[in-house]
Amino acid sequence: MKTIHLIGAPTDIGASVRGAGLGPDALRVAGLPQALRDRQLQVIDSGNLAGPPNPWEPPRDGFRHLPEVIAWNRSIYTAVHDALTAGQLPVLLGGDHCLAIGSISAVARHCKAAGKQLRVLWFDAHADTNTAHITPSGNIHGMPVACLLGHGPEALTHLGGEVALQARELCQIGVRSVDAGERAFVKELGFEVFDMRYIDEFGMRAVMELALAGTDSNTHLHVSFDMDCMDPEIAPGVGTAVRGGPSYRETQLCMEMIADTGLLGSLDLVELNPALDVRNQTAELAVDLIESLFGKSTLMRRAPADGP
Ligand code: HAR
Ligand code: MN
Ligand code: MN
Ligand code: MN
Repeated sequence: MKTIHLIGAPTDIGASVRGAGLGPDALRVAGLPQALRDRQLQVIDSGNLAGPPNPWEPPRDGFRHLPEVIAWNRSIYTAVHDALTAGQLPVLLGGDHCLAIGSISAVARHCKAAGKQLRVLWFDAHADTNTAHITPSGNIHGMPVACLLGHGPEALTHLGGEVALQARELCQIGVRSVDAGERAFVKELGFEVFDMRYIDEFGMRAVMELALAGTDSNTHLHVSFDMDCMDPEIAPGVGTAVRGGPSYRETQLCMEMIADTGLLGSLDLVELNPALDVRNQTAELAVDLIESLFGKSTLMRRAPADGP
């Protein structure tokens, strides 16, 4: 297993409420580095990146805090790309979800150079596919998917010199809150979305089998995990909670099925908001999930592929 490199990005620069900037340290307080070391994994925690403070200004031309979002994403791009170049597995500790623009741009660049196929699994209650023209808020944490697919300001769509993703490389899981204009744009872009209705009807196992279909030993899996993906009854420490999300076990199953592939190459853990949490339970939940993602399992045996 590769060395895991924890990269903290303590900012809520793209969010609608303050507090996600406390996320990296809440994850450390919940024991993330030690939990991974207890699994015999090598862990480097290089601490937190620095960046501009949150000026808490209204949107300008459809964006809130665009210069600051660009600055944060540039330093994340560099840190994540350096980790990948060093053969490490970068884990971005957010911070709000706008930071995935920097991390996934770095991952995409790295995969192109290495001739690897990229698959991004985006766990979220939201589609995060707004643009300046259709956003109801101007908050850039609602825009990273659009930027990664080439729709946004050049400074965010070309962090790695070219557009980061093709629609076929991206798949969303858990979506249940999409704005009106955003809905039409998601359809137009054409990436795969397993929304809550789909999960309700077909079950999480079927969803994950489809989400992982077509991957092989040359695939780099990137997981971009927004903590608001989960049901807020178990994950209250998020800024934009939406009821009706996956349960604890459904989410654990996702992590376990990803771990079984052995293809995980990088991770974002974002939108944890300790200022809204209850006794750090959402951070502790995140640590639980990350342990599973790195191979911890409750199973006494692997279930047969065709059922019991
Ligand atoms: N769609 C809404 C907007 O653009 C809310 C987006 C909230 N996004 C996140 N990340 N919390 O998924 O403002
Ligand atoms: Mn998100
Ligand atoms: Mn590289
Ligand atoms: Mn979200």
